[in-house]
Amino acid sequence: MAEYKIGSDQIGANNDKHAKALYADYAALGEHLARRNIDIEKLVEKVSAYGVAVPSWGVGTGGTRFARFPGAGEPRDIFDKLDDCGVIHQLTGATPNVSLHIPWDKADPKALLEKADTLGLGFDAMNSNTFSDAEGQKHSYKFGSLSHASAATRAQAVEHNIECIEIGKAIGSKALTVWIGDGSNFPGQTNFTTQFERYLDAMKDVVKALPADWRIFTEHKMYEPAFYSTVVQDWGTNYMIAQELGPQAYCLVDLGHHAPNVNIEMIVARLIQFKKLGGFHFNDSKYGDDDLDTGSIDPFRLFLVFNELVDAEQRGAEGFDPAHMLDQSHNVTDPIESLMQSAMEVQRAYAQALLVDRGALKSFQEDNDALMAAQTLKKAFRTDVEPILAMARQRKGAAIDPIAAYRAAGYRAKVAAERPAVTGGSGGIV
Ligand SMILES: [Mn+2]
Repeated sequence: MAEYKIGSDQIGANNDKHAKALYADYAALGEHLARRNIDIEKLVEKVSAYGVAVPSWGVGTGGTRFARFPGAGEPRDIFDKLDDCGVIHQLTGATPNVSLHIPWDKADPKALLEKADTLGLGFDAMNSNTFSDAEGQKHSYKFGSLSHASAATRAQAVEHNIECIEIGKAIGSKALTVWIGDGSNFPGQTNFTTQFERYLDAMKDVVKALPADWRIFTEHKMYEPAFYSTVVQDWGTNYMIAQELGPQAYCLVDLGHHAPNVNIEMIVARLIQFKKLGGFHFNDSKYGDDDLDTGSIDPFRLFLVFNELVDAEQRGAEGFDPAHMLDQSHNVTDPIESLMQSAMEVQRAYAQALLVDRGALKSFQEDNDALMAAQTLKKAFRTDVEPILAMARQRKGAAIDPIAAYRAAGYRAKVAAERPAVTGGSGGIV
């Protein structure tokens, strides 16, 4: 298989074009932050150490239930996907891990490890799929999986999740994310209580198969593909699940899986407080589960989520260790470009949240000075931290301007020559 890694000389040549401007901007920002008693070098260190996992399914073009419009050079299998993920990490230095989806990414674990190793990648949480039928599968998930009325279908779904754990063990993963499409489309179609009991019983069987050093993340979603009710519809139900399943079970927050205008940052704070925040699927939305690029619609909300995360990190909140993953669908952009941009948006929100003067914020809160408390957050959010992110990238040998470097390298055209055009295929967005 051909390797299409972008040469470090190509990245270097691109960085040379941007270096002078970066140093000037970095010096100016450093001076500005010093006046706020903030050491810019410490921020670069923090941002450098930060990583967000890329979803294997994100490097293919997504789609909607209306259509899918594949792009050129779509990855054909998990090894092509890993190549693309390698480029994202090479240029941004921000995405060291990949999250796999089974059965889409099923392959020999040894070959997966070898491939990841050559690209400098590792593996994050495993994802099971019981929301669609795999080829040759005995029982259909049309009417549910872990909560299905038939015990045989539930057992099959449990077995699949255990298989995901087994594959994960072989490639160094330490977590399983479970999202199910189970629910109902009509009032009366299912009994809410019975269905939830079945789900909990099945999940208890999955938890029994978890290695001691693993975590299991359950992901809530308000609607779709079930449009009247879903079994794991919101964070309240998700929290109940995590409580029922015990100490290895945590809640995963997918930003798009809430009703519009829901206060997600507050949900995050609650889950941190009760030690059940497992991780994130970052994306953005305007109306529903739009799976738009992270930070593309409401970067302030993303910042407010990170404000809670940094608050927890700095006060040393007990049991606080959330997994950070992207989960979005790319319909009109090159997925590699969208994922690079999104990884940088997540880093940006993190850097901005690190700028919040938490001592001042606490004083304003205690004095009931609402205006200044809000301004303390706004001051951090308004600061353009791009030179910090770019410097972190440059020092790692990544690109000062990843999109420009990617386009200059002609990666998409090169892989398109090797990978034949595909039609249809799985969008796979959860
Ligand atoms: Mn998700």
